[in-house]
Amino acid sequence: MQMTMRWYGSKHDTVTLEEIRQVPGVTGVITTLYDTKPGEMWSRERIHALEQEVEAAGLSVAGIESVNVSDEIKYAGPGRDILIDRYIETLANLGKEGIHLVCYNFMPIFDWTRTELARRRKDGSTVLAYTQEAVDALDPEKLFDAVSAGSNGTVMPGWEPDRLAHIRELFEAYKGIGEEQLFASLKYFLEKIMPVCNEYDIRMAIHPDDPAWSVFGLPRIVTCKKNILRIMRMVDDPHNGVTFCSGSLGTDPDNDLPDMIRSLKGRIHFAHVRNLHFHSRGNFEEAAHLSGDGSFDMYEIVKALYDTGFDGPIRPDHGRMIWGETGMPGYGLYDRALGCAYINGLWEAIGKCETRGIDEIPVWEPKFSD
Ligand SMILES: [Mn+2]
Repeated sequence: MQMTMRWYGSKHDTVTLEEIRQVPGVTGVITTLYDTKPGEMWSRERIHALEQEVEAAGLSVAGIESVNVSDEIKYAGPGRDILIDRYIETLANLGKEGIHLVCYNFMPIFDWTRTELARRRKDGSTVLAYTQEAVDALDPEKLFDAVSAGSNGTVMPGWEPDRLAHIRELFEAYKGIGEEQLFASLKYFLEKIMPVCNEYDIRMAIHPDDPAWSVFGLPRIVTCKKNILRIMRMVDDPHNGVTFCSGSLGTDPDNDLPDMIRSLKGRIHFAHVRNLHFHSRGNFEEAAHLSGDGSFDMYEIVKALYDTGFDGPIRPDHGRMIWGETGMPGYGLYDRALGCAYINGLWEAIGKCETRGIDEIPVWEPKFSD
């Protein structure tokens, strides 16, 4: 695996490349052209300039998160072919510049959804949190306002104002679109882009839906083992792969995360590793990466990645805000750096245990507590 951190670019991120370079074991960043809109073609010049900036700091661009997919491709609108052609051109330009990993998601309208951006935990840190009751009581337009107001002046990924300015029209466009249509749209998209992915060896890594169930009556399909295996089989090309995000798939306690990793062997191209602390089903907050701070057994998650020969980029995911840091919720430096150190420690220990012949496969049991 290659240890990485997400970086939004010097104009948008509160964390610098120089700081990231000092996190032990981190050799690359996962980045994006944050000011591009879905449907906009990325030029080789801009991709090249981004790479040069990253490389000047002693790091590599390990992959792109994300090249966003336009809603019109998802709801199969009349303009989808033009948008897919532009997406293909962007992929070709990335390939020509030596970038071979692209993370994307297929969630209608909204990206990841949380109902609180700064819930205070017992240790004084603040974290992103989710309660189903709060979502059920919300008008989606108000949720957007709340996210905008609580993001410390930064723009939250997936919640870009331009994209969400026309929420009502978007909801209208998705009327009558159910899960089967969304599967069909994804298949159509993947079949169109696979030739360019093969030509330039670009591994597409679909990010799971977060939370892993339908919100606001919109369909969601990247939610469970059955659906993800269906997506892998319906376009059975190794370039059609997955971003394994423990924090997203783990929102549903029925998802056995180590088992999912094992069944997706060879198709996980990118890993997001983080922990959640559950109070009950549909009611959770993000936690430190450490197993003991949340509900997941992080050793088992990392071990499943190790055992299946995972060799792509891995990154810590949303961190807590600690030590007085301010910035984009979930994307401060300090707690994500602790996450890197912890995952690196697990990886080293698992590797050493393996060479010494220590092995056991226990049972997946997420913990619920107050
Ligand atoms: Mn993720």
